[in-house]
Amino acid sequence: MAEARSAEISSHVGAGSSASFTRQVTMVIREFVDENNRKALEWLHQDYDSLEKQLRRRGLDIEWLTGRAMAFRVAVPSWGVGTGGTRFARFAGPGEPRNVFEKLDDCDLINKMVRVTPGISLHIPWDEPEDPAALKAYAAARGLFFDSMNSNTFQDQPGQKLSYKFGSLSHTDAAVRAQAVEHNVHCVELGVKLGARSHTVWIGDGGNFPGQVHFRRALERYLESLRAIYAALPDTFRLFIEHKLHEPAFYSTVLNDWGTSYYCTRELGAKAFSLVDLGHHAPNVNIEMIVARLIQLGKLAGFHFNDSKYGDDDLDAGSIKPFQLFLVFNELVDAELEKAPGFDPAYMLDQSHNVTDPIESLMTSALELVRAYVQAHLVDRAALAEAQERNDAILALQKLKQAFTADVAPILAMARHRAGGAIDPVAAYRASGYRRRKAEERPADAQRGAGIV
Ligand code: LRH
Ligand code: MN
Repeated sequence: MAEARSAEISSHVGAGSSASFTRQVTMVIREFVDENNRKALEWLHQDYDSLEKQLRRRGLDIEWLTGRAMAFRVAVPSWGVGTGGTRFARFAGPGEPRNVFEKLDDCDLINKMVRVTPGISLHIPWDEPEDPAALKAYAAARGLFFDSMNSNTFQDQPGQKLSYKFGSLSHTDAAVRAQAVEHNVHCVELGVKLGARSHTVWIGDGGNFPGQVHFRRALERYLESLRAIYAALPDTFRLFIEHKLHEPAFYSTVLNDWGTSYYCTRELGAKAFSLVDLGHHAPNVNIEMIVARLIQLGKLAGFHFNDSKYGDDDLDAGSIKPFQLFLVFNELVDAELEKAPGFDPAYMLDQSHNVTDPIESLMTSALELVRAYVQAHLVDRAALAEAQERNDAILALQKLKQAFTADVAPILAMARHRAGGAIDPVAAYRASGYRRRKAEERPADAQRGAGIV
């Protein structure tokens, strides 16, 4: 039935995003989700009921946990719905979004399946809209809103006066710094028009060789530029600065670690916070401890969630180190339940999908975050605190492992189902033929990539 409807819809392709066209697509997606859910509902209720009994034995209320899963929110990166690549190659996928509106269509589909991703993080100028009001309306019509803005002074744009080859906000040339500050102020102003509430600044500034950059003077120049951006922030806007160990600079990076980031946010003021991209640390760094530090210092902006084995691989969240992801959420939920002062982190995904369908990767990554978030609510925090007081390392670790090894899949699926989403998003998405239809609608444009690179 849904198949026929989707075929009938395809024949209307090109009708652009007219409201009626959007409604039709939404209905077809709805039918695929309902069809998919009908088959799965019976086992879901069985699994949910047996998990309910298990958790009740541990004094846990499954309905409260399902409520936490439904309340979780993570923003999707607009640059994540296109195929990503590396410096070696990018292998474009079928039906790549060709503009910000088509990126929003894909984000809309993702949110209709998983129901935790209504926020979209834009990257400027990749997503520079001709008409911000029209873009805002387009998103709102789909129940979407704009999360943190992202500036880009790590690439030179066509027609740009001064190059960022040797840096941007920390460049030795004041004119280059001024150009970079102006771009960031433009992103903030655009963000205000789009209803965003924060702006994220990541710069690639640094050196490839010893002696190339004066470490102390470069940081001073960076901070001076940030002060100019900070001064342009509306009262309600927050500024997120994102540290990174290396790449594109391969010897020194101006904003290389959380300590330097914290120093800068403290120097700037109450509206500045440190954003943690999980891939921006040396292998084996204890990221959950950095998270605890920034929470304690009241300067945790939030996250760019992804996973990595070696460098800033931007792989799918929870795909390589799921226990680390759980330990990060253990710190976040601990602070959330304690109502830690100033704790209001923004959760975002930041990934590069080089070999998977970006929509499938973003849906499954969002689910992995909800899984870690719900598992962190299973931790018996009173028993853990007691074990910590008594230096009972084994019992303390057991309390965390007990939560991490719990299969909360029925809670996650029930939360999606109750929110109108798909019990099995990837299965419903594949059954919908959405990618095949987009491949017909969006002729491949090898030149333009919607992802990173
Ligand atoms: C830098 C980064 C940053 C984005 C870019 C797309 O590695 O994580 O957050 O601007 O990726
Ligand atoms: Mn990032």
